[in-house]
Amino acid sequence: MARKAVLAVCTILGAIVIAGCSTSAEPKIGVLLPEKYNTPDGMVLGPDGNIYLNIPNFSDSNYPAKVLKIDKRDRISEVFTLPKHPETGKAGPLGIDLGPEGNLYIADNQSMYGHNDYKSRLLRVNMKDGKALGCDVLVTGFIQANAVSCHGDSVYVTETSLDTEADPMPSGVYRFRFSEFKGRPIALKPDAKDEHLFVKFLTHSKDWRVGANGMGFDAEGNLYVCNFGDAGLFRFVLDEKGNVKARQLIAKDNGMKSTDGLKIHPKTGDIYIADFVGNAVHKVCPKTGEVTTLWRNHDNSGGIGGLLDRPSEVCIRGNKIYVSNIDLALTGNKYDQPHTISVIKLK
Ligand SMILES: [Ca+2]
Ligand SMILES: [Ca+2]
Repeated sequence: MARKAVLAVCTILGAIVIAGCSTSAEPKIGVLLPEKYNTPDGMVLGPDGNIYLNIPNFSDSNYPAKVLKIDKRDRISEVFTLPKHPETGKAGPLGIDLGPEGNLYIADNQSMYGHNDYKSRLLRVNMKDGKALGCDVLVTGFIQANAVSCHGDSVYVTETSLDTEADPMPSGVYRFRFSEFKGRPIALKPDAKDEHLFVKFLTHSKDWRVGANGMGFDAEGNLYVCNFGDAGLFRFVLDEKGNVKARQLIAKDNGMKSTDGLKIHPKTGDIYIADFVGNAVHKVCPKTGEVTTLWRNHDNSGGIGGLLDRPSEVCIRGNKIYVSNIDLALTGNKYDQPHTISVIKLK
């Protein structure tokens, strides 16, 4: 009898502990990054269960840009050192996705080094059995290549500005068929005149002149794209040929100050968004557009203890949301230690 009573007490205590844990979305440090990996950004979950993470090292580019792997126990290891741009001497890997053949498609954003003169590129890191064999330049001539999504027979790349002088500022998404990548890199025509430009929209914000950013496809094949400066989220409904048949602004503001990287939950379809300006992570319901803020903290946390420090990207693995704290030294933020990937546990 006594033993049964003890078991019952333990069960009740266990239930209380579980209930207590599940109510808090407070981010913790998932990965503490050393100085040589000072600026984390794009992430993608691989079929092998590892998260592939881009490290552009913008804040201290004396360290080369890398692709890292975060294994199932949150340990990091190096996958690849990205080649330097032949003219700028830097690599700026932001968005990353896995192609159907297992290679990594990566946006090399040169605008973060002050180059808004068509220097950004799309790269492919060729993989075999989890090892990188080398890197090919697939497309040249972006102004601000950002997110990358592989879907069907194509790879999509957000172009965060199609004209850095224009107000309102145009930005958009380019689409390339995998079958086009043979021989020399595709050189985009300037001034938004290239036929690969797939969708285009405007950003009206005066504070953050940052356009098309995070991107992803849902299970039905709809394309979601963030409009960073206007804190908006678009859905593009595609027809059976892959052409856009409808454009819907499904969420805007509602507690969001910016919309940076996004991922779509494979089971629920909910859209998780990193809010760089707001130091927050939000969930958007694709049916209603309702925005739920999972976590927000004050600016200048430094990232201590896993608090957010200019989050730019999210990645979903199991019941965890991994958050890259890019920690760029822009308005209201100081680049500081620690450099972290935060983790928010979902209920
Ligand atoms: Ca920091
Ligand atoms: Ca900071």
